[in-house]
Amino acid sequence: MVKLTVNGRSVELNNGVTLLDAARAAGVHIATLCYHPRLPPHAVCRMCLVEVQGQAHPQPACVTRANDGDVVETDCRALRDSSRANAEWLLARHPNDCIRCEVNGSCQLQDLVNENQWQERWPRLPLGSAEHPEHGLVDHTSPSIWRDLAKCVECGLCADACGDPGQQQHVIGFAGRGPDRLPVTVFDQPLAETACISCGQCTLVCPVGALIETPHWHEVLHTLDARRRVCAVQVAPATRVAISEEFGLKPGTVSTGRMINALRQLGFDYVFDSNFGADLTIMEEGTELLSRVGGKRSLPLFTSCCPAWVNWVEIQRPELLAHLSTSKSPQQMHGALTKRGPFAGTLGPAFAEGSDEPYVVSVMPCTAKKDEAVRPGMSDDIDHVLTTRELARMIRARGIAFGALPEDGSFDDPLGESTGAGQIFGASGGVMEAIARAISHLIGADHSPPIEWQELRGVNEGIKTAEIDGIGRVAVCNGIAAAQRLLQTATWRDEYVAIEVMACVGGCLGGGGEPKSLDPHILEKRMHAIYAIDQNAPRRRSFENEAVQQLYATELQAPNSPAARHLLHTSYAA
Ligand code: HC1
Ligand code: SF4
Repeated sequence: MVKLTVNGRSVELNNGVTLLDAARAAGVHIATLCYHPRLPPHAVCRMCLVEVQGQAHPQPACVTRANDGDVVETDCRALRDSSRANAEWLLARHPNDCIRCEVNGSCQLQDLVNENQWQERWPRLPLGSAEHPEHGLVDHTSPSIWRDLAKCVECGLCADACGDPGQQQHVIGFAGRGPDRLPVTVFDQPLAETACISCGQCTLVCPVGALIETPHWHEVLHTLDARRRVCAVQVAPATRVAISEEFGLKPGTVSTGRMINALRQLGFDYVFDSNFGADLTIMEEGTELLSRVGGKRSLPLFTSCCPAWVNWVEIQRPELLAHLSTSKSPQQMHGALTKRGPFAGTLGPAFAEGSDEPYVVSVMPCTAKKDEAVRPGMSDDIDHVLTTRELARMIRARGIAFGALPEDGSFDDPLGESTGAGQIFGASGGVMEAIARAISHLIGADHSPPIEWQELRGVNEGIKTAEIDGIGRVAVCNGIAAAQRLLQTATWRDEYVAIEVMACVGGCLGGGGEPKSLDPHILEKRMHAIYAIDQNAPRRRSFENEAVQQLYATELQAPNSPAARHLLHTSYAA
Protein backbone atom coordinates (compact mmCIF):
# COMPACT_ATOMS: atom_id res chain seq x y z
CA MET A 1 0.00 0.00 0.00
CA VAL A 2 1.03 3.62 -0.50
CA LYS A 3 -0.14 6.47 1.70
CA LEU A 4 0.09 10.03 0.39
CA THR A 5 -1.65 13.38 0.49
CA VAL A 6 -3.23 15.27 -2.39
CA ASN A 7 -3.99 18.91 -1.60
CA GLY A 8 -3.72 17.98 2.06
CA ARG A 9 -6.20 15.09 1.80
CA SER A 10 -4.80 11.79 2.89
CA VAL A 11 -5.38 8.65 0.78
CA GLU A 12 -4.18 5.07 0.99
CA LEU A 13 -4.08 2.97 -2.18
CA ASN A 14 -2.58 -0.19 -3.64
CA ASN A 15 0.98 -0.05 -4.97
CA GLY A 16 1.31 0.81 -8.64
CA VAL A 17 -1.42 3.46 -8.84
CA THR A 18 -0.73 6.79 -10.54
CA LEU A 19 -0.99 10.26 -9.05
CA LEU A 20 -4.11 10.71 -11.20
CA ASP A 21 -5.71 7.68 -9.48
CA ALA A 22 -4.66 9.08 -6.12
CA ALA A 23 -6.12 12.50 -6.87
CA ARG A 24 -9.41 10.94 -7.96
CA ALA A 25 -9.48 8.77 -4.85
CA ALA A 26 -9.01 11.95 -2.80
CA GLY A 27 -11.95 13.54 -4.61
CA VAL A 28 -9.66 16.05 -6.34
CA HIS A 29 -10.58 16.83 -9.96
CA ILE A 30 -7.73 16.94 -12.46
CA ALA A 31 -8.62 17.74 -16.08
CA THR A 32 -7.20 15.48 -18.79
CA LEU A 33 -7.42 15.39 -22.58
CA CYS A 34 -5.10 12.59 -23.70
CA TYR A 35 -5.94 10.09 -20.96
CA HIS A 36 -8.32 7.14 -21.39
CA PRO A 37 -8.49 4.37 -18.80
CA ARG A 38 -8.59 1.61 -21.43
CA LEU A 39 -5.61 2.83 -23.44
CA PRO A 40 -1.90 3.34 -22.67
CA PRO A 41 -1.09 6.82 -21.30
CA HIS A 42 0.84 9.30 -23.44
CA ALA A 43 1.20 12.36 -21.22
CA VAL A 44 1.19 14.65 -24.26
CA CYS A 45 -1.56 17.13 -23.41
CA ARG A 46 0.20 18.26 -20.19
CA MET A 47 -3.12 19.22 -18.62
CA CYS A 48 -2.66 16.96 -15.61
CA LEU A 49 0.64 18.36 -14.33
CA VAL A 50 0.94 18.28 -10.54
CA GLU A 51 3.64 19.29 -8.09
CA VAL A 52 5.21 16.61 -5.94
CA GLN A 53 7.17 17.83 -2.93
CA GLY A 54 10.89 17.28 -3.49
CA GLN A 55 10.64 17.09 -7.31
CA ALA A 56 12.19 19.96 -9.26
CA HIS A 57 9.54 20.01 -12.01
CA PRO A 58 5.80 19.37 -12.24
CA GLN A 59 4.92 15.76 -13.11
CA PRO A 60 2.16 14.47 -15.41
CA ALA A 61 -0.25 12.76 -13.00
CA CYS A 62 -1.48 10.24 -15.57
CA VAL A 63 1.90 8.48 -15.84
CA THR A 64 3.60 9.23 -12.52
CA ARG A 65 3.48 6.44 -9.95
CA ALA A 66 2.31 7.39 -6.50
CA ASN A 67 4.95 6.74 -3.84
CA ASP A 68 4.50 6.27 -0.15
CA GLY A 69 4.73 9.63 1.60
CA ASP A 70 4.22 11.77 -1.52
CA VAL A 71 2.86 15.24 -0.88
CA VAL A 72 1.02 16.31 -4.01
CA GLU A 73 -0.38 19.72 -4.93
CA THR A 74 -2.69 20.25 -7.87
CA ASP A 75 -3.85 23.74 -7.08
CA CYS A 76 -1.27 26.50 -7.31
CA ARG A 77 -0.63 29.49 -9.55
CA ALA A 78 2.35 27.95 -11.39
CA LEU A 79 0.29 24.91 -12.40
CA ARG A 80 -2.68 27.02 -13.45
CA ASP A 81 -0.39 29.19 -15.58
CA SER A 82 1.17 26.15 -17.18
CA SER A 83 -2.15 24.48 -18.08
CA ARG A 84 -3.47 27.76 -19.39
CA ALA A 85 -0.38 28.12 -21.60
CA ASN A 86 -0.83 24.57 -22.90
CA ALA A 87 -4.50 25.19 -23.55
CA GLU A 88 -3.73 28.44 -25.37
CA TRP A 89 -1.40 26.55 -27.65
CA LEU A 90 -4.21 24.11 -28.49
CA LEU A 91 -6.89 26.77 -28.78
CA ALA A 92 -4.80 28.93 -31.09
CA ARG A 93 -4.99 26.16 -33.66
CA HIS A 94 -8.46 24.83 -32.95
CA PRO A 95 -11.38 26.18 -34.98
CA ASN A 96 -13.77 28.28 -32.96
CA ASP A 97 -16.60 26.25 -34.40
CA CYS A 98 -18.50 24.89 -31.41
CA ILE A 99 -21.90 26.16 -32.41
CA ARG A 100 -22.02 23.83 -35.38
CA CYS A 101 -19.77 21.06 -34.09
CA GLU A 102 -21.37 17.63 -33.70
CA VAL A 103 -19.89 17.09 -30.26
CA ASN A 104 -20.94 20.50 -28.94
CA GLY A 105 -21.83 19.86 -25.30
CA SER A 106 -19.86 16.63 -24.99
CA CYS A 107 -16.35 17.85 -25.81
CA GLN A 108 -13.55 17.63 -23.27
CA LEU A 109 -11.75 20.67 -24.72
CA GLN A 110 -14.93 22.71 -24.42
CA ASP A 111 -15.33 21.49 -20.82
CA LEU A 112 -11.79 22.59 -20.06
CA VAL A 113 -12.42 26.07 -21.46
CA ASN A 114 -15.67 26.38 -19.53
CA GLU A 115 -14.24 25.05 -16.27
CA ASN A 116 -11.38 27.51 -16.37
CA GLN A 117 -13.16 30.47 -17.97
CA TRP A 118 -10.67 30.50 -20.82
CA GLN A 119 -13.28 31.63 -23.40
CA GLU A 120 -11.43 34.86 -24.03
CA ARG A 121 -8.33 32.94 -24.95
CA TRP A 122 -10.10 31.22 -27.82
CA PRO A 123 -9.35 33.16 -30.97
CA ARG A 124 -12.40 34.36 -32.86
CA LEU A 125 -12.67 33.42 -36.50
CA PRO A 126 -12.97 36.45 -38.76
CA LEU A 127 -16.58 37.41 -39.42
CA GLY A 128 -18.04 35.45 -42.33
CA SER A 129 -15.34 32.81 -42.28
CA ALA A 130 -17.63 29.83 -42.36
CA GLU A 131 -15.11 27.29 -43.60
CA HIS A 132 -11.88 26.30 -41.99
CA PRO A 133 -8.88 27.94 -43.57
CA GLU A 134 -7.06 24.60 -43.47
CA HIS A 135 -7.45 22.60 -46.61
CA GLY A 136 -7.63 18.83 -46.90
CA LEU A 137 -8.23 18.22 -43.22
CA VAL A 138 -11.91 17.40 -43.58
CA ASP A 139 -12.76 13.90 -44.76
CA HIS A 140 -16.40 12.94 -45.25
CA THR A 141 -15.79 10.00 -47.58
CA SER A 142 -16.76 7.20 -45.18
CA PRO A 143 -20.45 6.36 -44.74
CA SER A 144 -19.74 5.84 -41.03
CA ILE A 145 -16.92 8.11 -39.83
CA TRP A 146 -16.21 11.81 -40.38
CA ARG A 147 -12.80 13.33 -39.76
CA ASP A 148 -11.99 16.98 -39.21
CA LEU A 149 -8.33 17.17 -38.33
CA ALA A 150 -8.50 20.93 -37.81
CA LYS A 151 -10.15 20.03 -34.50
CA CYS A 152 -7.52 17.46 -33.53
CA VAL A 153 -5.74 18.04 -30.21
CA GLU A 154 -3.09 15.40 -31.01
CA CYS A 155 -3.88 13.33 -27.95
CA GLY A 156 -3.12 10.09 -29.81
CA LEU A 157 -6.14 8.22 -28.45
CA CYS A 158 -7.63 7.49 -31.91
CA ALA A 159 -4.44 5.85 -33.16
CA ASP A 160 -4.26 3.83 -29.93
CA ALA A 161 -7.89 2.73 -30.15
CA CYS A 162 -7.47 1.66 -33.77
CA GLY A 163 -4.33 -0.31 -32.93
CA ASP A 164 -5.54 -1.44 -29.51
CA PRO A 165 -4.94 -5.12 -28.64
CA GLY A 166 -8.68 -5.72 -29.18
CA GLN A 167 -8.79 -4.08 -32.62
CA GLN A 168 -5.31 -4.25 -34.24
CA GLN A 169 -6.41 -2.28 -37.31
CA HIS A 170 -3.71 0.44 -37.46
CA VAL A 171 -5.61 2.43 -40.06
CA ILE A 172 -4.72 5.68 -38.31
CA GLY A 173 -1.19 6.55 -37.21
CA PHE A 174 0.75 9.69 -36.38
CA ALA A 175 2.71 11.59 -38.98
CA GLY A 176 4.74 14.76 -38.63
CA ARG A 177 6.38 16.26 -35.62
CA GLY A 178 5.81 19.18 -33.31
CA PRO A 179 2.98 21.45 -34.43
CA ASP A 180 2.46 19.38 -37.61
CA ARG A 181 1.85 16.14 -35.72
CA LEU A 182 -1.47 14.68 -36.88
CA PRO A 183 -3.20 11.30 -36.91
CA VAL A 184 -3.41 10.35 -40.57
CA THR A 185 -4.23 7.32 -42.68
CA VAL A 186 -1.69 5.39 -44.72
CA PHE A 187 -0.52 7.69 -47.55
CA ASP A 188 -3.04 10.20 -46.22
CA GLN A 189 -5.82 8.50 -48.18
CA PRO A 190 -9.47 9.38 -47.55
CA LEU A 191 -10.90 6.98 -44.97
CA ALA A 192 -13.20 5.31 -47.51
CA GLU A 193 -10.15 4.21 -49.50
CA THR A 194 -8.33 2.68 -46.54
CA ALA A 195 -8.79 -0.63 -44.75
CA CYS A 196 -11.03 1.11 -42.17
CA ILE A 197 -13.80 -1.27 -41.07
CA SER A 198 -16.00 1.54 -39.66
CA CYS A 199 -15.94 0.11 -36.13
CA GLY A 200 -15.90 3.66 -34.73
CA GLN A 201 -13.60 2.88 -31.79
CA CYS A 202 -11.63 6.01 -32.73
CA THR A 203 -14.78 8.15 -32.37
CA LEU A 204 -15.43 6.65 -28.97
CA VAL A 205 -12.17 7.97 -27.51
CA CYS A 206 -11.73 11.24 -29.42
CA PRO A 207 -12.05 13.88 -26.69
CA VAL A 208 -13.17 16.54 -29.19
CA GLY A 209 -14.98 16.54 -32.55
CA ALA A 210 -12.10 15.50 -34.81
CA LEU A 211 -13.50 11.98 -35.30
CA ILE A 212 -17.25 11.49 -35.14
CA GLU A 213 -19.95 9.22 -36.54
CA THR A 214 -21.32 10.41 -39.88
CA PRO A 215 -24.24 12.41 -38.53
CA HIS A 216 -27.76 11.39 -39.62
CA TRP A 217 -29.74 12.98 -36.83
CA HIS A 218 -30.32 16.32 -38.56
CA GLU A 219 -32.10 14.60 -41.46
CA VAL A 220 -34.07 12.42 -39.07
CA LEU A 221 -35.30 15.43 -37.07
CA HIS A 222 -36.15 17.22 -40.31
CA THR A 223 -38.25 14.28 -41.56
CA LEU A 224 -39.99 13.91 -38.20
CA ASP A 225 -40.76 17.62 -38.08
CA ALA A 226 -42.19 17.64 -41.60
CA ARG A 227 -44.88 15.10 -40.54
CA ARG A 228 -45.16 13.99 -44.15
CA ARG A 229 -44.32 10.30 -43.84
CA VAL A 230 -45.15 7.51 -41.45
CA CYS A 231 -42.01 7.26 -39.33
CA ALA A 232 -40.90 4.02 -37.70
CA VAL A 233 -37.86 3.43 -35.51
CA GLN A 234 -36.26 0.27 -34.12
CA VAL A 235 -33.88 0.23 -31.17
CA ALA A 236 -30.92 -2.12 -30.78
CA PRO A 237 -30.42 -4.26 -27.67
CA ALA A 238 -27.32 -2.43 -26.42
CA THR A 239 -28.74 1.09 -26.79
CA ARG A 240 -31.49 0.87 -24.17
CA VAL A 241 -28.88 0.38 -21.48
CA ALA A 242 -26.14 2.80 -22.53
CA ILE A 243 -28.44 5.76 -23.33
CA SER A 244 -28.87 6.17 -19.56
CA GLU A 245 -25.24 7.33 -19.28
CA GLU A 246 -25.90 10.28 -21.61
CA PHE A 247 -28.35 11.68 -19.09
CA GLY A 248 -26.42 11.15 -15.89
CA LEU A 249 -28.20 7.96 -14.82
CA LYS A 250 -26.08 5.28 -13.18
CA PRO A 251 -24.16 3.15 -15.73
CA GLY A 252 -26.04 -0.14 -16.18
CA THR A 253 -29.46 1.48 -15.70
CA VAL A 254 -32.00 -0.07 -18.06
CA SER A 255 -33.92 2.73 -19.83
CA THR A 256 -36.09 0.82 -22.31
CA GLY A 257 -39.38 2.48 -21.31
CA ARG A 258 -37.90 5.97 -21.02
CA MET A 259 -36.24 5.59 -24.41
CA ILE A 260 -39.49 4.50 -26.07
CA ASN A 261 -41.29 7.50 -24.55
CA ALA A 262 -38.54 9.85 -25.75
CA LEU A 263 -38.80 8.45 -29.29
CA ARG A 264 -42.57 8.98 -29.28
CA GLN A 265 -42.09 12.55 -28.07
CA LEU A 266 -39.65 13.12 -30.92
CA GLY A 267 -42.47 12.23 -33.30
CA PHE A 268 -42.00 8.59 -34.30
CA ASP A 269 -45.33 6.95 -35.14
CA TYR A 270 -44.06 3.44 -34.41
CA VAL A 271 -41.37 2.34 -32.00
CA PHE A 272 -40.19 -1.20 -32.67
CA ASP A 273 -37.60 -3.51 -31.18
CA SER A 274 -34.51 -4.70 -33.11
CA ASN A 275 -34.69 -7.72 -30.80
CA PHE A 276 -37.60 -8.97 -32.91
CA GLY A 277 -35.14 -8.96 -35.84
CA ALA A 278 -32.61 -10.76 -33.65
CA ASP A 279 -35.08 -13.57 -32.88
CA LEU A 280 -35.81 -13.85 -36.59
CA THR A 281 -32.06 -13.91 -37.33
CA ILE A 282 -31.69 -16.91 -35.04
CA MET A 283 -34.40 -18.79 -36.95
CA GLU A 284 -32.80 -17.96 -40.31
CA GLU A 285 -29.14 -18.30 -39.31
CA GLY A 286 -29.72 -21.41 -37.18
CA THR A 287 -31.53 -23.10 -40.07
CA GLU A 288 -28.79 -22.00 -42.47
CA LEU A 289 -26.19 -23.50 -40.11
CA LEU A 290 -28.03 -26.82 -39.96
CA SER A 291 -28.29 -26.98 -43.71
CA ARG A 292 -24.56 -26.27 -44.08
CA VAL A 293 -23.78 -28.97 -41.51
CA GLY A 294 -26.04 -31.41 -43.40
CA GLY A 295 -24.43 -30.54 -46.73
CA LYS A 296 -20.91 -30.25 -45.24
CA ARG A 297 -20.31 -26.92 -47.02
CA SER A 298 -18.78 -23.55 -46.14
CA LEU A 299 -18.10 -24.50 -42.54
CA PRO A 300 -17.50 -23.09 -40.08
CA LEU A 301 -20.29 -20.58 -40.54
CA PHE A 302 -19.34 -17.02 -39.55
CA THR A 303 -22.05 -14.85 -38.01
CA SER A 304 -22.68 -11.75 -40.11
CA CYS A 305 -24.66 -9.37 -37.92
CA CYS A 306 -21.55 -7.28 -37.10
CA PRO A 307 -20.97 -5.09 -40.18
CA ALA A 308 -17.43 -4.11 -39.17
CA TRP A 309 -16.51 -7.82 -39.19
CA VAL A 310 -18.17 -8.25 -42.61
CA ASN A 311 -16.11 -5.26 -43.81
CA TRP A 312 -12.96 -6.86 -42.44
CA VAL A 313 -13.58 -10.15 -44.26
CA GLU A 314 -14.33 -8.30 -47.51
CA ILE A 315 -11.20 -6.14 -47.24
CA GLN A 316 -8.67 -8.52 -45.69
CA ARG A 317 -9.78 -12.10 -46.38
CA PRO A 318 -12.23 -12.13 -49.32
CA GLU A 319 -11.47 -15.82 -49.92
CA LEU A 320 -13.47 -16.50 -46.72
CA LEU A 321 -16.66 -14.71 -47.82
CA ALA A 322 -18.49 -17.99 -48.41
CA HIS A 323 -18.25 -18.68 -44.67
CA LEU A 324 -20.34 -15.60 -43.78
CA SER A 325 -23.96 -16.32 -43.04
CA THR A 326 -26.16 -14.89 -45.78
CA SER A 327 -28.83 -14.05 -43.20
CA LYS A 328 -29.14 -10.29 -42.92
CA SER A 329 -28.44 -8.67 -39.57
CA PRO A 330 -31.37 -8.01 -37.22
CA GLN A 331 -31.25 -4.32 -38.20
CA GLN A 332 -31.67 -5.15 -41.87
CA MET A 333 -34.24 -7.94 -41.39
CA HIS A 334 -36.30 -5.62 -39.25
CA GLY A 335 -36.03 -2.79 -41.78
CA ALA A 336 -37.01 -5.10 -44.66
CA LEU A 337 -40.11 -6.23 -42.77
CA THR A 338 -41.07 -2.70 -41.73
CA LYS A 339 -40.81 -1.49 -45.32
CA ARG A 340 -41.92 -4.42 -47.36
CA GLY A 341 -43.12 -7.16 -45.03
CA PRO A 342 -46.70 -8.26 -44.56
CA PHE A 343 -47.30 -5.66 -41.81
CA ALA A 344 -45.97 -2.72 -43.84
CA GLY A 345 -49.36 -1.94 -45.32
CA THR A 346 -50.92 -1.71 -41.89
CA LEU A 347 -48.59 0.95 -40.52
CA GLY A 348 -51.06 3.78 -40.31
CA PRO A 349 -52.39 6.42 -42.65
CA ALA A 350 -51.81 6.46 -46.36
CA PHE A 351 -48.30 7.50 -47.19
CA ALA A 352 -47.73 10.87 -48.78
CA GLU A 353 -47.49 10.90 -52.51
CA GLY A 354 -44.08 9.80 -53.71
CA SER A 355 -43.28 8.14 -50.38
CA ASP A 356 -45.05 4.84 -50.57
CA GLU A 357 -42.88 3.26 -47.90
CA PRO A 358 -42.60 4.23 -44.26
CA TYR A 359 -39.51 6.19 -43.26
CA VAL A 360 -37.43 3.72 -41.29
CA VAL A 361 -34.76 4.66 -38.76
CA SER A 362 -32.68 2.52 -36.45
CA VAL A 363 -30.94 3.45 -33.21
CA MET A 364 -27.71 1.48 -32.96
CA PRO A 365 -24.67 1.35 -30.66
CA CYS A 366 -22.59 1.05 -33.78
CA THR A 367 -21.10 3.36 -36.42
CA ALA A 368 -20.65 0.53 -38.96
CA LYS A 369 -24.44 0.04 -39.07
CA LYS A 370 -24.55 3.27 -41.13
CA ASP A 371 -22.25 1.59 -43.60
CA GLU A 372 -24.31 -1.63 -43.52
CA ALA A 373 -27.52 0.26 -44.34
CA VAL A 374 -26.06 1.46 -47.65
CA ARG A 375 -24.45 -1.83 -48.67
CA PRO A 376 -25.43 -3.19 -52.04
CA GLY A 377 -27.91 -6.01 -51.52
CA MET A 378 -29.70 -4.34 -48.61
CA SER A 379 -32.52 -2.91 -50.78
CA ASP A 380 -32.78 0.34 -48.83
CA ASP A 381 -34.16 -1.52 -45.82
CA ILE A 382 -33.18 1.38 -43.53
CA ASP A 383 -33.29 5.09 -44.36
CA HIS A 384 -31.10 6.42 -41.56
CA VAL A 385 -29.08 5.00 -38.68
CA LEU A 386 -28.62 6.94 -35.45
CA THR A 387 -25.97 6.06 -32.91
CA THR A 388 -26.86 6.08 -29.22
CA ARG A 389 -24.96 9.37 -28.96
CA GLU A 390 -26.93 10.93 -31.82
CA LEU A 391 -30.24 9.95 -30.26
CA ALA A 392 -29.10 11.68 -27.05
CA ARG A 393 -28.30 14.80 -29.10
CA MET A 394 -31.80 14.77 -30.61
CA ILE A 395 -33.38 14.37 -27.18
CA ARG A 396 -31.37 17.30 -25.85
CA ALA A 397 -32.11 19.39 -28.95
CA ARG A 398 -35.84 18.99 -28.29
CA GLY A 399 -35.46 19.75 -24.58
CA ILE A 400 -36.86 16.40 -23.45
CA ALA A 401 -36.04 15.71 -19.80
CA PHE A 402 -34.99 12.11 -20.33
CA GLY A 403 -34.37 11.24 -16.69
CA ALA A 404 -37.84 12.48 -15.73
CA LEU A 405 -39.69 10.48 -18.40
CA PRO A 406 -41.95 7.69 -17.13
CA GLU A 407 -40.49 4.21 -17.47
CA ASP A 408 -43.71 2.74 -18.80
CA GLY A 409 -43.11 3.03 -22.57
CA SER A 410 -43.75 -0.16 -24.52
CA PHE A 411 -42.95 -1.25 -28.05
CA ASP A 412 -45.52 -1.42 -30.83
CA ASP A 413 -46.56 -4.84 -32.08
CA PRO A 414 -45.96 -7.05 -33.91
CA LEU A 415 -42.40 -5.89 -34.70
CA GLY A 416 -41.83 -5.05 -31.07
CA GLU A 417 -42.17 -8.52 -29.60
CA SER A 418 -38.97 -10.28 -28.56
CA THR A 419 -37.39 -12.83 -26.26
CA GLY A 420 -34.37 -12.65 -23.97
CA ALA A 421 -32.36 -14.41 -26.69
CA GLY A 422 -32.78 -11.34 -28.90
CA GLN A 423 -31.67 -9.07 -26.07
CA ILE A 424 -28.36 -10.87 -25.41
CA PHE A 425 -27.25 -10.18 -29.00
CA GLY A 426 -25.99 -6.91 -27.51
CA ALA A 427 -23.15 -8.66 -25.62
CA SER A 428 -20.21 -10.63 -27.00
CA GLY A 429 -21.23 -14.31 -27.14
CA GLY A 430 -24.93 -13.47 -27.20
CA VAL A 431 -25.60 -14.50 -30.79
CA MET A 432 -23.96 -17.88 -30.23
CA GLU A 433 -25.80 -18.37 -26.93
CA ALA A 434 -29.08 -17.57 -28.68
CA ILE A 435 -28.24 -20.18 -31.34
CA ALA A 436 -27.36 -22.69 -28.60
CA ARG A 437 -30.75 -22.12 -26.95
CA ALA A 438 -32.60 -22.76 -30.22
CA ILE A 439 -30.67 -25.36 -32.14
CA SER A 440 -32.26 -28.54 -30.77
CA HIS A 441 -35.70 -27.05 -31.49
CA LEU A 442 -34.60 -26.33 -35.07
CA ILE A 443 -33.22 -29.87 -35.39
CA GLY A 444 -36.52 -31.23 -34.06
CA ALA A 445 -34.85 -33.00 -31.12
CA ASP A 446 -36.97 -33.48 -28.03
CA HIS A 447 -34.41 -32.45 -25.39
CA SER A 448 -34.01 -28.87 -24.23
CA PRO A 449 -30.49 -27.43 -24.01
CA PRO A 450 -29.55 -25.14 -21.10
CA ILE A 451 -30.71 -21.53 -21.32
CA GLU A 452 -27.54 -19.97 -19.90
CA TRP A 453 -24.13 -20.57 -21.46
CA GLN A 454 -21.66 -18.95 -19.08
CA GLU A 455 -18.67 -20.15 -21.09
CA LEU A 456 -19.73 -17.91 -23.98
CA ARG A 457 -20.19 -14.80 -21.83
CA GLY A 458 -17.81 -12.08 -20.67
CA VAL A 459 -16.19 -8.93 -22.03
CA ASN A 460 -12.61 -9.74 -21.09
CA GLU A 461 -11.77 -13.05 -22.78
CA GLY A 462 -10.73 -12.82 -26.46
CA ILE A 463 -11.80 -16.27 -27.64
CA LYS A 464 -14.55 -18.29 -25.94
CA THR A 465 -15.68 -21.77 -26.92
CA ALA A 466 -18.46 -24.25 -26.15
CA GLU A 467 -19.80 -27.60 -27.31
CA ILE A 468 -23.39 -27.49 -28.56
CA ASP A 469 -25.26 -30.80 -28.67
CA GLY A 470 -26.36 -31.70 -32.15
CA ILE A 471 -23.90 -29.51 -34.07
CA GLY A 472 -20.50 -29.47 -32.38
CA ARG A 473 -17.92 -27.00 -31.16
CA VAL A 474 -18.42 -23.26 -31.57
CA ALA A 475 -16.22 -20.22 -30.94
CA VAL A 476 -16.86 -16.59 -30.06
CA CYS A 477 -14.33 -13.89 -30.97
CA ASN A 478 -14.63 -10.86 -28.71
CA GLY A 479 -13.06 -8.07 -30.79
CA ILE A 480 -11.70 -8.15 -34.31
CA ALA A 481 -8.14 -8.89 -33.14
CA ALA A 482 -9.37 -12.13 -31.53
CA ALA A 483 -10.83 -13.18 -34.88
CA GLN A 484 -7.52 -12.44 -36.58
CA ARG A 485 -5.76 -14.60 -34.00
CA LEU A 486 -8.22 -17.46 -34.43
CA LEU A 487 -7.87 -17.38 -38.21
CA GLN A 488 -4.10 -17.67 -37.82
CA THR A 489 -4.42 -21.02 -36.07
CA ALA A 490 -3.94 -24.12 -38.20
CA THR A 491 -7.07 -25.82 -36.93
CA TRP A 492 -9.95 -23.31 -37.02
CA ARG A 493 -11.57 -24.87 -40.11
CA ASP A 494 -11.75 -28.32 -38.54
CA GLU A 495 -12.24 -27.37 -34.93
CA TYR A 496 -15.41 -25.25 -35.12
CA VAL A 497 -18.77 -25.52 -36.80
CA ALA A 498 -19.73 -21.89 -36.20
CA ILE A 499 -17.83 -18.73 -35.17
CA GLU A 500 -19.36 -15.54 -33.81
CA VAL A 501 -17.33 -12.38 -34.35
CA MET A 502 -18.09 -8.96 -32.94
CA ALA A 503 -15.51 -6.39 -34.04
CA CYS A 504 -15.73 -4.29 -30.88
CA VAL A 505 -14.53 -5.67 -27.55
CA GLY A 506 -17.57 -6.52 -25.44
CA GLY A 507 -19.77 -6.85 -28.53
CA CYS A 508 -22.32 -4.17 -29.46
CA LEU A 509 -22.37 -2.87 -25.90
CA GLY A 510 -18.79 -1.66 -26.56
CA GLY A 511 -19.73 -0.36 -30.02
CA GLY A 512 -18.28 2.79 -31.52
CA GLY A 513 -21.64 4.58 -31.39
CA GLU A 514 -22.17 4.15 -27.65
CA PRO A 515 -21.76 7.02 -25.17
CA LYS A 516 -18.18 8.04 -24.47
CA SER A 517 -17.18 6.86 -21.03
CA LEU A 518 -14.11 7.16 -18.85
CA ASP A 519 -15.38 4.45 -16.49
CA PRO A 520 -12.88 1.56 -16.75
CA HIS A 521 -15.65 -0.95 -15.85
CA ILE A 522 -18.27 0.39 -18.21
CA LEU A 523 -18.38 -2.73 -20.40
CA GLU A 524 -19.08 -5.01 -17.43
CA LYS A 525 -21.81 -2.68 -16.14
CA ARG A 526 -23.58 -2.59 -19.50
CA MET A 527 -23.18 -6.35 -19.86
CA HIS A 528 -24.78 -7.11 -16.48
CA ALA A 529 -27.76 -4.94 -17.42
CA ILE A 530 -28.20 -6.77 -20.73
CA TYR A 531 -28.21 -10.20 -19.06
CA ALA A 532 -30.58 -8.90 -16.37
CA ILE A 533 -33.11 -7.94 -19.08
CA ASP A 534 -32.80 -11.48 -20.48
CA GLN A 535 -33.16 -13.07 -17.07
CA ASN A 536 -36.40 -11.18 -16.43
CA ALA A 537 -37.85 -11.89 -19.86
CA PRO A 538 -40.93 -14.16 -19.87
CA ARG A 539 -39.58 -15.97 -22.95
CA ARG A 540 -35.88 -16.56 -23.47
CA ARG A 541 -35.61 -18.61 -26.68
CA SER A 542 -36.11 -17.11 -30.13
CA PHE A 543 -38.53 -19.76 -31.40
CA GLU A 544 -40.91 -18.82 -28.55
CA ASN A 545 -41.48 -15.39 -30.10
CA GLU A 546 -45.15 -15.57 -31.09
CA ALA A 547 -44.95 -12.78 -33.65
CA VAL A 548 -42.07 -14.62 -35.35
CA GLN A 549 -44.12 -17.85 -35.27
CA GLN A 550 -47.03 -15.99 -36.81
CA LEU A 551 -44.82 -14.62 -39.57
CA TYR A 552 -43.68 -18.13 -40.51
CA ALA A 553 -47.21 -19.48 -40.26
CA THR A 554 -48.33 -16.92 -42.87
CA GLU A 555 -46.13 -15.01 -45.31
CA LEU A 556 -42.74 -16.60 -44.82
CA GLN A 557 -43.84 -20.24 -44.52
CA ALA A 558 -40.58 -21.50 -42.97
CA PRO A 559 -37.05 -20.36 -42.17
CA ASN A 560 -34.93 -20.20 -45.36
CA SER A 561 -38.05 -20.58 -47.56
CA PRO A 562 -37.87 -18.74 -50.92
CA ALA A 563 -39.96 -15.91 -49.44
CA ALA A 564 -37.67 -15.67 -46.42
CA ARG A 565 -34.53 -15.76 -48.56
CA HIS A 566 -35.89 -12.99 -50.76
CA LEU A 567 -36.61 -10.62 -47.87
CA LEU A 568 -34.13 -11.65 -45.19
CA HIS A 569 -30.90 -12.77 -46.89
CA THR A 570 -28.10 -10.94 -48.70
CA SER A 571 -24.83 -11.56 -50.53
CA TYR A 572 -21.25 -10.27 -50.24
CA ALA A 573 -18.75 -8.97 -52.71
CA ALA A 574 -14.97 -8.91 -52.59
FE1 HC1 B 1 -25.96 -5.15 -32.31
FE2 HC1 B 1 -27.49 -6.57 -33.65
S1 HC1 B 1 -26.83 -7.05 -31.55
S2 HC1 B 1 -25.35 -6.08 -34.31
O1 HC1 B 1 -24.51 -5.94 -31.71
O2 HC1 B 1 -27.27 -8.36 -34.29
O3 HC1 B 1 -25.20 -2.58 -33.56
O4 HC1 B 1 -27.05 -3.75 -29.85
O5 HC1 B 1 -28.54 -4.02 -33.05
O6 HC1 B 1 -28.47 -5.66 -36.36
O7 HC1 B 1 -30.38 -6.90 -32.64
C1 HC1 B 1 -25.43 -3.52 -32.98
C2 HC1 B 1 -26.54 -4.25 -30.74
C3 HC1 B 1 -27.72 -4.82 -33.01
C4 HC1 B 1 -28.18 -6.00 -35.30
C5 HC1 B 1 -29.30 -6.86 -33.06
FE1 SF4 C 1 -9.69 2.40 -37.07
FE2 SF4 C 1 -12.19 1.57 -36.53
FE3 SF4 C 1 -11.60 4.23 -36.56
FE4 SF4 C 1 -11.65 2.81 -38.85
S1 SF4 C 1 -13.38 3.23 -37.50
S2 SF4 C 1 -10.08 4.29 -38.24
S3 SF4 C 1 -10.84 0.80 -38.18
S4 SF4 C 1 -10.80 2.66 -35.11
